[in-house]
Amino acid sequence: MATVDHPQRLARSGIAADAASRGWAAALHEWTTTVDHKKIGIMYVLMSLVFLVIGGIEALLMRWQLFYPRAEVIGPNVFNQLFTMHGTTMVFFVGMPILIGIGNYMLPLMLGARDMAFPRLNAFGFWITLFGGLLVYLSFITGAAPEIGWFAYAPLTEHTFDRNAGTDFWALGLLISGIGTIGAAVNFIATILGMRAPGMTMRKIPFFAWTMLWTSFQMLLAIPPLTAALVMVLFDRQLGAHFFDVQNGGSAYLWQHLFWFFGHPEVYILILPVFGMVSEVIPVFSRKVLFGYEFMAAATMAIAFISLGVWAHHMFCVGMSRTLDLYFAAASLIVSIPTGIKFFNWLATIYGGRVSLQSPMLFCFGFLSMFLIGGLTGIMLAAAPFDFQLSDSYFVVGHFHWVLIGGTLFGTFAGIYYWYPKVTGRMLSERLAHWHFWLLYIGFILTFGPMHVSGILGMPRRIYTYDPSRDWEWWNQLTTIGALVQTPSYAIFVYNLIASLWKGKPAVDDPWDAWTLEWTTSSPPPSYNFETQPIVHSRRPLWDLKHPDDPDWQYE
Ligand code: HEM
Ligand SMILES: [Cu+2]
Repeated sequence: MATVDHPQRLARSGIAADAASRGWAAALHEWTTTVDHKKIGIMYVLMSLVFLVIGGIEALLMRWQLFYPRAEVIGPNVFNQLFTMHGTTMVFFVGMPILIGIGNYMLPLMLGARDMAFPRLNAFGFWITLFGGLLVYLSFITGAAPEIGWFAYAPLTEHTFDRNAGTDFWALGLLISGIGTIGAAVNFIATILGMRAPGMTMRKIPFFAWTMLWTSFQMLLAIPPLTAALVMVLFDRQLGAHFFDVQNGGSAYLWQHLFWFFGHPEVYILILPVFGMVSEVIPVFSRKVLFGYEFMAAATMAIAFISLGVWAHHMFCVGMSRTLDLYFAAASLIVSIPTGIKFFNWLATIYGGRVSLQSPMLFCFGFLSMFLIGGLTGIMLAAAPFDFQLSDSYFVVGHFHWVLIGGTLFGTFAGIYYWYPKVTGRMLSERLAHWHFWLLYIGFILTFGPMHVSGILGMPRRIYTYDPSRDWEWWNQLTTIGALVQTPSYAIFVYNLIASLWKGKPAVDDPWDAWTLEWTTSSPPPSYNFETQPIVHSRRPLWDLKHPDDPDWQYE
């Protein structure tokens, strides 16, 4: 190879040297103007972690209030604001952005591409999501955060009942961040369909890419109805329209249909990428290929389609017709078939493998055990007669936290522990990871398990206090203690992320002996990702390189 530097590269390294000497101002400039998918991915994840801490503090305040019956820690209005902001934050500004961030960072690397298909759209998506989040939080400064729940049921959002600006900030913030999410979805689809390395047919893409593809389609279909509904709320509030104003011929059901047509797919937007991440981690830490790749891919597609048609299982209690109840119950139950297929494929991947319990795999086990239980309570709730009894009770709160934290959060942690060495060039501390895992696992069971019981005992959700005569005290206290056990686990996690940047063991390019393309480049990857474009012959290109005597393409 010639040693003469390309003039462009010389110019670039000149700029880099300049940036180093100018210090933080230049670094700030670089990060705020970057269109590099890796930097954008990191910013998405950091933003989510900050919001996770904020949402966590909000949750702790609520649990403090509910520790004793008739407690007076925070009043009813503040309580309403807190559960609204907590739910909104966790769904829109923690769950989605952390998954979009990981997808942003990893997908081009896994596909053997140098960037996302539309780098500028990518940067736009991040900044506008962050702006949306800030807008929702600005409502605190105007005097009152929204008090409407993350689902914002009509007519509570109408001006008649809600005269603070909080709801307007909420609607605008979600509308704006939703535009960013749609941009991200378009970008993922274009990247996965159009930017794969030569030889990587759709049947050979890493499984995480499959799930990101379908999640993106879901975002594309689910977010616009929400956006439309938010515009309608703003019309009602600002321009005197009556879409959801029941007293003037509007319809509260309409809101629920529009919201849940978004809201139900949303829960799959939050879980499909996680299915993808654990499908990357489990094979590597079991030393086996992913069992039933084609079935897994088909199941992902099936889940994406079915989940678009089951939104009204959140509305059994609004009084739909018996026919609709039946349809939505049956359709919801059908989702458990492809989900079950996935579950058994993961088990079959582990079965007979050489399983190593390092932190990424530990969190996968957390994910598997918890997601199973959350799925079962979901099936229970999908049976309409059961839901009639427990809708709007703490049982539902137990169910969805069980899937969202047990499923989404545990799986996301598995992904973060898995890919951290690639992103930073350092290993995370395994000792701290185990502390993180066990405190979270035990605290989580203590927090959300008792919620199912208090729900069955009749405790409604969204109440700020209760009477001692109800006997809910004990279960609420267990829940609050569980939350206190969980809290240090997040602190340990964040500490590990930060401390390991300096003190972590230096990571080699491929610390887990893995098989996908991101592990072929350096840790952290250079700004152009790959020196030469990788060429792919199978689903495990790096295995083929390591085992030229027994490559995968002979079998696929
Ligand atoms: C087998 C799969 C699942 C089924 C059949 C199912 C079923 C249900 C049903 C029927 C409800 C409504 C309860 C009520 O309001 O009375 C519900 C609530 C909920 N589910 Fe699931 N679920 C499943 C999986 C998931 C997953 C994977 C997630 C998220 C990752 C999730 C998140 C939620 C949330 C956030 C709510 C509460 C919404 C609210 O009212 O604020 N579920 N689920
Ligand atoms: Cu649902």
